Amino acid sequence: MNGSPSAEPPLEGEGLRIKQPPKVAAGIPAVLHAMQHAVGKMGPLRAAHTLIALNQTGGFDCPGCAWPDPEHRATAEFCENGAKAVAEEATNKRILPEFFAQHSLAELSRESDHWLGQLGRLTHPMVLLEGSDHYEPISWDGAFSLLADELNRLASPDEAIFYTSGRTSNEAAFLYQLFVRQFGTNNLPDCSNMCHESSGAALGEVLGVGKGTVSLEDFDHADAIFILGQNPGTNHPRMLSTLEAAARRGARIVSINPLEEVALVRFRHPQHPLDLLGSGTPIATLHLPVRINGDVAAMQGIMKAMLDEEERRPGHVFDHEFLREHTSGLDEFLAHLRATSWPAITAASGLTQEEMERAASIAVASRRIIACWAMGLTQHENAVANIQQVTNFLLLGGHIGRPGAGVCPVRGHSNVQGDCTMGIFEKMPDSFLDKLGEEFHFSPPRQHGYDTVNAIRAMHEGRAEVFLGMGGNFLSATPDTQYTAEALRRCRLTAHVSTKLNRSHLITGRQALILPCLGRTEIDRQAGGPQFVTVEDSMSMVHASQGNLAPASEHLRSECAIVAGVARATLGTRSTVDWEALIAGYGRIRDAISRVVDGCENYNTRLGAPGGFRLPNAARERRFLTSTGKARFTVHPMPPFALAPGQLLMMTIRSHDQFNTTIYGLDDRYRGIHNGRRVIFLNTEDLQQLGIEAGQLVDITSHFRGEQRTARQFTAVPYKIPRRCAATYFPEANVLVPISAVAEKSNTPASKSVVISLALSKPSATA
Ligand SMILES: Nc1nc2c(c(=O)[nH]1)N[C@H]1C(S)=C(S)[C@@H](COP(=O)(O)OP(=O)(O)OC[C@H]3O[C@@H](n4cnc5c(=O)[nH]c(N)nc54)[C@H](O)[C@@H]3O)O[C@H]1N2
Ligand SMILES: Nc1nc2c(c(=O)[nH]1)N[C@H]1C(S)=C(S)[C@@H](COP(=O)(O)OP(=O)(O)OC[C@H]3O[C@@H](n4cnc5c(=O)[nH]c(N)nc54)[C@H](O)[C@@H]3O)O[C@H]1N2
Ligand SMILES: [Mo]
Repeated sequence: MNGSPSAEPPLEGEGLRIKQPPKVAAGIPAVLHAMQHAVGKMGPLRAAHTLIALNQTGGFDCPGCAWPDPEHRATAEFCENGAKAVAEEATNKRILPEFFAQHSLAELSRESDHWLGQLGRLTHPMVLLEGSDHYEPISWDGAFSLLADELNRLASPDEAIFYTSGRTSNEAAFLYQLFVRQFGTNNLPDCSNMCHESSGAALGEVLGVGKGTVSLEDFDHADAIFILGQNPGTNHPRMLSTLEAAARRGARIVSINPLEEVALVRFRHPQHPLDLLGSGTPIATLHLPVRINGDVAAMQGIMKAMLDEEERRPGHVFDHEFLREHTSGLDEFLAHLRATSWPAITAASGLTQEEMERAASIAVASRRIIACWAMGLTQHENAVANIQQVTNFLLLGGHIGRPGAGVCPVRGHSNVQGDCTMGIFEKMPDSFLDKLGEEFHFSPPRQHGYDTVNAIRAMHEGRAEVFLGMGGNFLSATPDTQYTAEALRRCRLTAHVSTKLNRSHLITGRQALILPCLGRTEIDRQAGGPQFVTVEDSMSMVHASQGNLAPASEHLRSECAIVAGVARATLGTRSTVDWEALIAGYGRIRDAISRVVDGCENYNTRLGAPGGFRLPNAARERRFLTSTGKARFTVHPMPPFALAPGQLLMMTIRSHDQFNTTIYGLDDRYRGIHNGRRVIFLNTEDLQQLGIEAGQLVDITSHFRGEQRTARQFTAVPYKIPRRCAATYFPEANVLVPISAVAEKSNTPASKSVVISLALSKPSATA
């Protein structure tokens, strides 16, 4: 087959089945699905051997999400989706060089992402030479010198892009940023630019720390937990054990989400045999079906009702002592609250006044409140405002720096937070760069680098020509698929350090490299013996992770060793770092970390504590390192819900059978979807009004500042979703997300606020 490789996954054939969503999450089906994936991909013995070490002291950290491990670990401290993540990595299948000889890039690109993932682990370094459409084997030294030559040919180090995905360990991340800064640039975009960057930017401004302030133990003491824009049943299933325990002891859980995600309704613990047959534990006491991007308004309504109550019963709602001692901007904020009318609030949120008052009465009755959120808040143009508005809500009652209370941005990738702590950030503060320079005797570049969106633009405009990805799937994870594809194609070289084949290996620069690496489940042996690595979870706990499986291929290298190889080949005698010594025993990397990274002093020693150690967080101690020296109230206008007739607002979300761009299977059983992914969830009345019937195929067109983008053939699925709102899955719908639609301040793609219109697909366009 010829033609150029396709950036988008193929259209789907028939076979999609739509059922009634279940009424309860997890339980026996979760156990069965976990076993099916684990045993199916690894065989029974390997499955048992692997899963027993998952999230255990001395074992490895789950390569799935960043939810922390409890102090008292169950023997099987994993969830269905954790088991899938492990099975995906520890699979028995392999992609050998012969496979690439048999299949051209174009041919592979016409297969689905699910199919690509099923091929198994990458085993050999591979190169795509200029003019060829097949990868062929290359030696590690050959690969390193090709990369080094291309990097050293650049007119400026700023013409190279060094991406990171959040699974990379602290040690590899630290070495990687060290190499990149010695090379001479801060171009270190990472997946968090598309993820919780908005949380970091928002919290940094108002609390002085860009991370969450709660620990797992705080959930044992919370009276209320507000969960906004998050679907933990799929994306953080271990969080449900925590929520279940909280619900059982009477804590009230409020879910604010356009969808009533089933796991937030009822949950059956898959590891409690006695619970498996019951009807499950009710989780959320209250669900507010907010309109997409209606959260600033929803919180405004909740706080307005709290203010009314405070005025009726002064001192019973607000924590005046906290407000006086620790906050700034309160008067202006309250004036704004008073000036906002209920009709404006209900119009912008899509909620009734009564719904918001019920949420307010839960807040008023709670002495300790935690607010959790994920991508439903961070991927909008006004994402930073969303999060600062949630912070306003907590500040009113003094819910920061009190046991059982605080902000909890629930992170995505298992080490995305750690990577940033280690310096994977395009604008690290000077204090970090000073120490890095001191430790390694060089002057790190000071000019800020490109984040993800700016990196895509730079490649598109010819300002960057070499791309190196430390993990991830840059092409499919980023917005505006066709634009990003063009950006990558314009590079001289695109190279990826990866465990599995994905679409980013198929949409390449003029030359390309695949550098296959060890995964977390595998033994990492270096000159100094077997090594462990470290990671930081969503609640700032740092701990060790060590794999126990034989590597998938003898040719694999660890991410640390690959960074050292690239660094030696590129920098040669220019480097002031003894790369060989650092990778011989990772303890030496950690020694350097302890001298460079604030909060990591005595890193190696403190790791010895059971469960690891917690990084300091000033806001948790009510020290607010902000511009006013206090926690700051901020005033945010409510984004209007303004759509032209026939238009809808679409969010791109995850199904139950995927980890970002890795597609484990074709079902989303909690939403009743089986054997297909090209679906669009729509409100029944909107369907009627648009003249579309359930099950019909529609083409989706997105509209942004006069530009249009189209994605073909999605099946219309009637669903319980607010009027004029729609949902599709990422990454199929990324082609619709405009590169210029980004959040203010964080530059995060607004992939949950896509303005669209629908048209019935033409029958001639069938796949
Ligand atoms: N199994 C599995 N686990 C994962 C991942 C995975 O893909 N699979 N991905 C990992 C990563 S990197 C991340 S960042 C996290 C993502 O975890 P989530 O953020 O839970 O993932 P999404 O599917 O993007 O879900 C967003 C939720 O926000 C809601 N939402 C969308 N728009 C709005 C809005 O405007 N307002 C409100 N209030 N809600 C809204 C959606 O209905 C949905 O419930 O999960 C991590 N864990
Ligand atoms: N429209 C839309 N777009 C989104 C989102 C959305 O909600 N909607 N979510 C965004 C979010 S929150 C995120 S975090 C990004 C995710 O963006 P990325 O992190 O770039 O994408 P992943 O799909 O997690 O990357 C998967 C690939 O990582 C590689 N890999 C897996 N394990 C390892 C390992 O141990 N080492 C190495 N070196 N490689 C490994 C495999 O080759 C695999 O194919 O996507 C973003 N994109
Ligand atoms: Mo993420």
